[in-house]
Amino acid sequence: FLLASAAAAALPAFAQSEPTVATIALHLEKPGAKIPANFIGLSYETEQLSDPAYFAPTNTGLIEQFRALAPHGVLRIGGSTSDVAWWKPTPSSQQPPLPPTVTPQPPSPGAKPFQELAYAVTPQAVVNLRAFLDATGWTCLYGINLATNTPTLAAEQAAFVAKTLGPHLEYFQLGNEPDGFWRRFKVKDQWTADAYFDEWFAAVQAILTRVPHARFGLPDTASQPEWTSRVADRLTALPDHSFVAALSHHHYFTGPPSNPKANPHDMLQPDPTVLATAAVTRAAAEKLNTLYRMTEGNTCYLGGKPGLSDVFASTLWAADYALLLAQLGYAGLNLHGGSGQAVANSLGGHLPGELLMADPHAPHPRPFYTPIAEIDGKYIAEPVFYGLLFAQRFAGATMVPLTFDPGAVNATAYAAKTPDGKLLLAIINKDENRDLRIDLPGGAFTETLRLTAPSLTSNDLRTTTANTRGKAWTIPRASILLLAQQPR
Ligand code: BDP
Repeated sequence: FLLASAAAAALPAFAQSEPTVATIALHLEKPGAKIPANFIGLSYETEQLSDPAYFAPTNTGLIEQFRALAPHGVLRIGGSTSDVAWWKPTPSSQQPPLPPTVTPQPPSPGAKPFQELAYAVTPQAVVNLRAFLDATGWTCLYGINLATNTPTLAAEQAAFVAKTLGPHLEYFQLGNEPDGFWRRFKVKDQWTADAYFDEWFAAVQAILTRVPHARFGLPDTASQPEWTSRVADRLTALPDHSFVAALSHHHYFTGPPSNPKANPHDMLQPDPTVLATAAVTRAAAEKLNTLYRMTEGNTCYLGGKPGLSDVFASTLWAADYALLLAQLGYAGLNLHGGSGQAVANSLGGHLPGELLMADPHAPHPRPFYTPIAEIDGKYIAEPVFYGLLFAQRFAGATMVPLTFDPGAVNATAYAAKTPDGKLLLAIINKDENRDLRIDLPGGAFTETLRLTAPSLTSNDLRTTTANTRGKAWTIPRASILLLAQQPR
């Protein structure tokens, strides 16, 4: 008895109570943002290209996963390794010397000097990438070194990449997280958004002379999305900025893994950073009349964290984050992963909040956050993959604004209308303890997809497609539901 009552006392009061009833109202009269067909994307390190057999037509396991995720997704190639890559057009080409624009900074404790991390990208890797894109139906955002490159060399690579990728090339990105270049490549006080823009524009001009139709996404910032504002001012001052395809930034919920915030509970709370970043980015994009995309992100930087980045909480996070970006008018998102980056933990010694310079020569344990993991030669869909897969159901649809009140339950909801008139309703119950009930008196919906797991920290993900029709639904704690209603 004593034991039983102790157990009962340990249970939160609401654990045995009825589900909380949520209220929802769809505002069908005022359509929201249109979600592009290529909304969903993945991001990989440029260093992944140092193995030309990776993005290759022969890597069928990986192709299968890409196709399973989205018929027309976007593969972004970049990451911190993009700024130490050098283009090796012929087998006898030598690594170029560091350009005078670089002022090497002392590496952060435990990190390697970036000069030791340089690696080559060859034409073969780009040719194989083209065939990989053909096989997947995906397009590419191709990252070119800005930090340790010259405009002439950038243009030489761009010319080959544009010719080879053809219609699969969406646009180039020059430089990864330039707002952090002062950590390795630049004198801090001199490295401003304007200094960046000048270097970026010099490379753009060189590329445009070789590839007149080239387009570019920028500035791909890590933590200063407000750079987009200065970038937009500089671009609008030019006679023509039609070469700009998108504004971009990155987003990791938190990091490094030792940050106390790096826990499932905190990760699933509403995140004001997302809204603030969206507001500043959208304002800049409106000035340029261009798109905006979140080109690299995930749960926790420095490779993610076990028990956070590789469990069901990350599925919920990814689905919720993707659909929130859709609602905020983003053109898409690319969640980062692969095996081409060193995980911080394997290098160690970084200051909290410091960016990792991946070591392409180190053995790469897979990052905990990767959407697709390579395990024993097989490609396995990981928790964030399923979150993206869920959000992919919204690609091509138009968001429907809604008012949603889940009471005390930590839940979100998103609605959209597909081009053929189907109404989609996603309900994400991120709560650890409370089940949610929703009554939809407006008409019957069909349950089309449900993702659930025994707990937020479980990796025992269950996917069901029940196809049941009804007007009232229970969305248990730690689960996502997708309902659909045929046009009436
Ligand atoms: C980002 C870098 C990327 C890293 C990632 C991480 O752009 O290359 O792999 O952090 O630390 O800032 O996991």
